[in-house]
Amino acid sequence: MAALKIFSAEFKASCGTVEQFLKPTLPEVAIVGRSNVGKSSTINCLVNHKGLAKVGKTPGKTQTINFFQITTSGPKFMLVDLPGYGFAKVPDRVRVLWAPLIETFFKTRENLRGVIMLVDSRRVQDSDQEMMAWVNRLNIPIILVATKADKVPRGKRQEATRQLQEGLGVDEVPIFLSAYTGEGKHQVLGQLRELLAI
Ligand SMILES: Nc1nc2c(ncn2[C@@H]2O[C@H](COP(=O)(O)OP(=O)(O)O)[C@@H](O)[C@H]2O)c(=O)[nH]1
Ligand SMILES: [Mg+2]
Repeated sequence: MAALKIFSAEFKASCGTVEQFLKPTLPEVAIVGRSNVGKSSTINCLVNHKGLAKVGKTPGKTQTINFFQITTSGPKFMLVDLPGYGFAKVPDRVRVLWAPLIETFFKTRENLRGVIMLVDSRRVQDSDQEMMAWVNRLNIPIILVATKADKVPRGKRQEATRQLQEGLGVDEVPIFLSAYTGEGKHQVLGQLRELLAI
């Protein structure tokens, strides 16, 4: 299937509590990943909008769920940026709020079509595996993306794939994506189109 063409992306809301979640009106696709995995860069790359998500911002006092409305050659949808995990420097009082916020999100969004899960192409960590297991348990379709692909030469991709699959405990073949070079972007947009067509 051809890739989805993204026409525009518009920030809609930033929610720190469940009560603030937007009413589900459009199909939704969430994007998750460890802090610093390149999530903001990937969002900006996918939607052709350099400043939409803030790159390199360390998670601080609050963790929020950000809703972006995306207009495409296909259906409109909501891209939902979930707060990053596995960041040691986040204070405990913030960390304890993370799981219930995400859990409520996954369990209550009736329009959720799938999750774009980001892992660093070079290494999987425990928090990635936990997230993967969690999303799989809830039976949410996943687009698996290996970020910072420009750091892994082509000759090492097969081995990197094997390590990612082993680390995550899955058979899915990750899409290697680089927000710097744009590699993999079309493949992700192709899978997105399939998710939204369901
Ligand atoms: N080499 C490389 N670095 C990247 C890429 N994407 C993001 N980064 C860098 O990784 C760091 C974290 O990026 P960011 O998008 O803020 O990650 P987030 O914390 O997951 O939102 C920044 O220093 C980025 O410049 C990529 O595709 N390739
Ligand atoms: Mg970010």
